[in-house]
This record gives sequence, structure tokens and C-alpha cells, in this order.
Amino acid sequence: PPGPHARLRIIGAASALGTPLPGTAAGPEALRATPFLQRLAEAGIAAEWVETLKPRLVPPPSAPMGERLAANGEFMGRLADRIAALEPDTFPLVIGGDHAIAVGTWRGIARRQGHAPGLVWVDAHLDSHTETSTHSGNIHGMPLASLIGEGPPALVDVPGPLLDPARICIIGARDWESEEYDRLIRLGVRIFDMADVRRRGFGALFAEALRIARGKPGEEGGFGVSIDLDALDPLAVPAVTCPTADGIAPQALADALLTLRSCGDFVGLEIVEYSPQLDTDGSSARWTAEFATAALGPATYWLRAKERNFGARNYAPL
Ligand code: NNH
Ligand code: MN
Ligand code: MN
Ligand code: MN
Repeated sequence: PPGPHARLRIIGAASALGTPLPGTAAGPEALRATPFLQRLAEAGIAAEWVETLKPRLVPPPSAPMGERLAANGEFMGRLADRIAALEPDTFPLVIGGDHAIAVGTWRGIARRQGHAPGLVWVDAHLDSHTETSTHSGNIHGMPLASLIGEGPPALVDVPGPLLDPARICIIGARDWESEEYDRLIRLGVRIFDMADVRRRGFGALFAEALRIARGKPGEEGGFGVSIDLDALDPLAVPAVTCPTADGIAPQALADALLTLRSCGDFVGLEIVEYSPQLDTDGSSARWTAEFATAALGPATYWLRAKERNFGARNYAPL
């Protein structure tokens, strides 16, 4: 596996197909217009923004489930194909888009390396409904279940190895429905909720999550990290589709992500649910840049963001 020091390739996934709110479709290009890439460059990360993929079919949120699932399946299939086609010596950073894009991201990464990675899923939610158990009807509430093979064919049949539930760990959960919780417990997915975060500290839990995602000694595929920005406390990171109170402190996540810099088996990063219309002061975009910089920078040094160049106001939409 390439590890985070391979050449960084950014793919935007400009989809809001998984939510009734349109905001996340503008997320990737809005971030690209901020000092995001300059921030990475200043920290020694040479990144290339390869492409921002857009959905071909955009049914209205009121369209029947089958139509919305088909549109998601078409887009996730193309996203997975694009990721699977990246040159071998590169590291993928996928920027959403709502969290339904995870279906494409992780099946594509699994196909690319011929083996599923373990996965650390940082989220206020469990995202493990199926089309029959969902309460809201929103497809961004389903991607994790479909990545382990439970869900509608439109999502489950995206090509690429399925993920192993024993190598998936959720951190930051605080809002779920019992059907998805029960499903994950039955399948053996580990769930660290916000009470666990407060009791044990985010850094310690993140280290344990990495052990779970790596699996038993000798297991293949490395591990990836999927960050739903609604995992963070909405007082600090408000620009998300589903703000959920009492979340993770963003500095605690950034500090934990620094440990990824020395991991040769880290195979992909995904950051989702950024909704630029809600980012009035730029602070949510700034934290997104800090998370990417923390996770992907060179292992040898940690350059602090200079407030002069990289304060929130530089990320604010004009
Ligand atoms: N569980 C809820 C649902 O299925 C919330 C999903 N919303 C998210 N997930 N933002 O991360 O609709
Ligand atoms: Mn999510
Ligand atoms: Mn969420
Ligand atoms: Mn618990």
C-alpha cells in the first residue's frame, strides 16, 4: 500500500444524492477555492486535484427511493472506477459530497489494492440503515451497511471487495436508530460513542480504532479513515447537513490524525458532508484543511498553521 507519503491525489465527489439538502454538492469546488491546497503545500504535501466528479442523474429529493438509489449507484460506480484507476504510487483523498459517496470511495480503494481495507468511521451517526430499515429515507444514512454487504443492490453491487465488519470501528456516535445499531452489533462492528470519547479521551480511542481497523497480525489491505464532519462539535464546525450537539473537539481530531503520518499501511482518507453555504466565517473549511494536513503531512515535522495566512477568514466565502 502507498501510505500517506505517496503522491496525494484529490478527487472531489460533488454529490448531494444522499440527502434532501442540496448543500454538499458544492462542497468540493468550494473547498478548492479556499487556501486548502496552499495549506497542504506549506506543510510539505504536494497534492494534485485530479477531478471533481458530478452526478449524471439528479432526481429531486421527493423522487421514489428506487430512483434515488439508482442515481447514487450510478455515481458511486463511477467514483469507484476513478479511484481504482489511480496510478499505483498515489494516495487518494476523497472530498464529499454527502456521506453516501463512501460506497464508491471504499469499494474503489478495495478494488485498487485487490483487498478490502479496515476502516475508521468518524461520525455522529452510524450510517448503517438499509432501504427497508431507514426512518428518514435518506441514503447517506446507509453507506456503511452497504459496504459490508447489507443494503439495496444499487449500493451493494458496486464492484470491489466488501469490507470486513470485524475491521470497522466507528468513533463519535451519538445519534442513531436501533435497527442500525443492532445490525452493527450483530456484524461485529465496534462503536465508540461520545460517552466513550469523554471517558477515555479521543486520542486513546483513535489508537484503539487503528488496531481494530488493521485486524489481526498479517492481515492485508491496510486501513482507511472516513471523516463525516458532523462528528465534530457543531459549535466549532457548523457547516454540515446534520449538525449534532456535543461532538468531538476539532483539535483533538487533528492531533489524533497526526499519528497517521508514520503509518505505511494508511491507504485512503475521505472527508464528507461539508456544506459551504453554512460556512459563514470559514471555520469549517479551515478545520477541513487542518484535518487533511494533519493526516497527510510528512512524518518528520509538524508545521503549525500561521494564523496570518491560514486563519478562518481566509477560507470564508466572499
Ligand atoms: N440516521 C439518520 C438517517 O438515517 C442520520 C443520517 N445522517 C447523517 N449521517 N448525516 O452521517 O437519516
Ligand atoms: Mn455519515
Ligand atoms: Mn453524520
Ligand atoms: Mn458505549
